[in-house]
Amino acid sequence: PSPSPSPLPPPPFKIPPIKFTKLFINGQFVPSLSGKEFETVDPRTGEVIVKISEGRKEDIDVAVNAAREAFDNGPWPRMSGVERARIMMKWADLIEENAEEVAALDAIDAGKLFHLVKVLDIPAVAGAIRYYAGAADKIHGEVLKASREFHAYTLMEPIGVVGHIIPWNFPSTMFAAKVSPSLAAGCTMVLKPAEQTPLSALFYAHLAKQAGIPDGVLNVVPGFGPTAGAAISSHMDIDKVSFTGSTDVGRAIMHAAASSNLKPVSLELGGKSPLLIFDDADVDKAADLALLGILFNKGEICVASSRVFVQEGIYDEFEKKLVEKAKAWVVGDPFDPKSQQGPQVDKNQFEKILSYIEIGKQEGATLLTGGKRVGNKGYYIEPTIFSNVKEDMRIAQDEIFGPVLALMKFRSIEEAIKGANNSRYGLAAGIVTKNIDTANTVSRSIRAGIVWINCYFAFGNDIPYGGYKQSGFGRDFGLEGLHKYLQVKSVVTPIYNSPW
Ligand code: TXE
Repeated sequence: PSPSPSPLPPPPFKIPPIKFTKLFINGQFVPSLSGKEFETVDPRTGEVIVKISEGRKEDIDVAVNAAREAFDNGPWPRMSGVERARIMMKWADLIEENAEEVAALDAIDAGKLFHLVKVLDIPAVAGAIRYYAGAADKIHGEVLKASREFHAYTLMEPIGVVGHIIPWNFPSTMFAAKVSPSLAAGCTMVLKPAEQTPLSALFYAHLAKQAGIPDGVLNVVPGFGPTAGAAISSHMDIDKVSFTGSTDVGRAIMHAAASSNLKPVSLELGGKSPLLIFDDADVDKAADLALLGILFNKGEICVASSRVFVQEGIYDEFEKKLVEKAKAWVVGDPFDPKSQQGPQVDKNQFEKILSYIEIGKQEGATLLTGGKRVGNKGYYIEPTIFSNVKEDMRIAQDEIFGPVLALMKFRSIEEAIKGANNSRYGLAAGIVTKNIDTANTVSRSIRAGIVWINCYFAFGNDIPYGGYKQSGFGRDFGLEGLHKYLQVKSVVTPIYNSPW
């Protein structure tokens, strides 16, 4: 099979009209104060989908005021966990009922595969909301001691007004990962979706209102990073910022937080995740896993297995199979159920990936397959595999965030571990082996926030997820993902000899 010569034509799916294009502040859709708008673009064609109100600093201020009022005086932080959970469960039901429409929004805005978003991302959104709703009435501190002097206990209080800044690669999942635990904690919030993908977040906000989430609790302000995003990270009245995006912007957010009100931040940043395949692996299955690891969501996923290390005994066979499979991979319109890979999110990302492919060639890596755009319209790129990659090459060190895989060979387990850890990032890693000792040794030796053994992309609402090293800190999902929106207050009472 040869690579698809051009993207498949779109099937007769009717994309629903876009209903929400304004800022969602204090329970209302409102235009931006400046009246400015920006265009959101369909990566299948490069054409404008619709104009969106552009939030800036002054709009963030209004949204923060609404969130502050809702936190200081509104019902959400004061209602019982059971009641918050009831409303959140209703929201999750409404999201599921609208799965097709919201999946279409992510497909058209981000170039994501419609059929996968419908069965993976949207159910995951509802699942995350339900998971954290289930925790909302189980948030409690502990009794510390009953000594002669003191009785003491802790309260777990919501951290306050949260600013969420999210990226474009998983507009729905990222929205849920941030919003659902902070809602369960009793926080109020302002969320800025990525400028490339504002559509689904506005739709979720509309459904949140229908479900009964009180006005001011969840505000969604689309806009750009240096204006709206920076206004969030430097805001004096935001109590915490939760961010997913590039390492450089993560650094800027930490600076802004430090030089404003010292708000705590959590950062989920870039990655260059290794997948280690040992000689005893089933070569065919391992090649499938490696391919999925780099091509899922067109490589626009922070845990992509962009560095694949294969042991020498199976290397040649593995390489042959991997290339065959990559050539058979179907790149095409995200609304076509036969497509396995849609377009990259935008022109910037498309050009960044193509430029890294040139860098790889110049660095002396061998281009085994791919390397070019697909078709002449939209932002489609061929699955691309480089071999003879050296660990210090830029294509082995930098996050490309596209369908570009760097293949490397290793001899011993020690060499594999050293190679895997030779990265400034530490988000995820994968191991393929039948040997439990190898799996245990490697999983404990790799500095990464999640290690997948004989699987990849195994996510769960109860599985914490986040980075070591320059991949950031703080965890999304699991109870860790809830605790970062809570703070501990100790309450102490004297028992004997009270001075009062
Ligand atoms: O990310 P940005 P970009 C990586 C990936 C990608 C690269 C660039 O390698 O190729 O980053 O993507 C907001 N203050 N990841 O430029 O800029 C921005 O508006 C506050 C990995 O799109 O980090 C958006 O909402 N906010 C990543 C969000 O940050 C700012 C996912 C992410 O955009 C800001 C995305 C500022 N000064 C990209 N500047 C992952 N970890 O999954 C921008 N933003």
